Amino acid sequence: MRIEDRFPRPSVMGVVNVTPDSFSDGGVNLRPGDAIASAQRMLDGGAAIVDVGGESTRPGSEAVSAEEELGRVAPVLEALHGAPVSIDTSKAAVARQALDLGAELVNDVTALRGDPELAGVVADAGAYLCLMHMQGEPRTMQAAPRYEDVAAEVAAFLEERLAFAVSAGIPEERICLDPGIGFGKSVEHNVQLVRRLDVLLALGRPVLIGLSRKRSLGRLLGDQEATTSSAAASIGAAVAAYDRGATIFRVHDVRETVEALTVAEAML
Ligand code: HH2
Repeated sequence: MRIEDRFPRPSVMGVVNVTPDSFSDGGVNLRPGDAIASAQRMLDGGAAIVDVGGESTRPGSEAVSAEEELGRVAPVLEALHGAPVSIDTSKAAVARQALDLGAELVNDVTALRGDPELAGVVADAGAYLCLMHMQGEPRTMQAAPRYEDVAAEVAAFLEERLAFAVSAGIPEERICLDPGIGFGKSVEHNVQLVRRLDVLLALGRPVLIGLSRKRSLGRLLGDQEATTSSAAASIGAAVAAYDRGATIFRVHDVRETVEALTVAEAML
């Protein structure tokens, strides 16, 4: 099935970070039972899919081993078997086991640049794939993000990664693209990416976007030291991105976002 048929616009992806250090929900879901309950609540609240991750990618975060990542996510995936799940990982070993445990989408913030074996794992499983843009790497990416034309450069990067994924045997119809809000971007870059989402949409693939609780939203509200943002700010951003053509919304506040997007869909 094409990804746009499996996840019609708008679809909400609930975030379940099984990590001690994620920037808005770090530690909340580190125990498997808490993560499973959160995921279930999100599915009950209207999430089309839940995105389970065992490694934080927040600015400044350190990498973890595949063993540690798997130890965090495997019990959650086992308990959620049969529910719609995506795995937020850049590692082939983690993706392989997650797909065996029933995940249907691989969400790779490195866009297949992190692990040379990941493309083959996704292709062999016939899984859906999200390719995300990032300038630099999580440890250092917010130091000095620089672009001449952020929308054009992000689109050019994702066009190249899309071609790479297709050349590795992943059907184009199973792939969505993500501008990577906050991954090597200033507040202004993030705003421009939403405003100029048409440049990314011109590649012909559905767009997934993660604005939820990102620090840029807190900074738009005038707090220059913000490290996160409110549910209300996140929902405003989701509705704006929906209006600009985004399809899948990666969010922490599922029920509220589903309600907001349902009303927006009726009116826009
Ligand atoms: N953002 C985060 C993590 N994964 N994946 C995609 N496709 N798009 C995103 O914007 C995105 C992502 C960061 O947010 P969060 O999961 O809240 O925090 P952390 O990476 O610290 O776990």
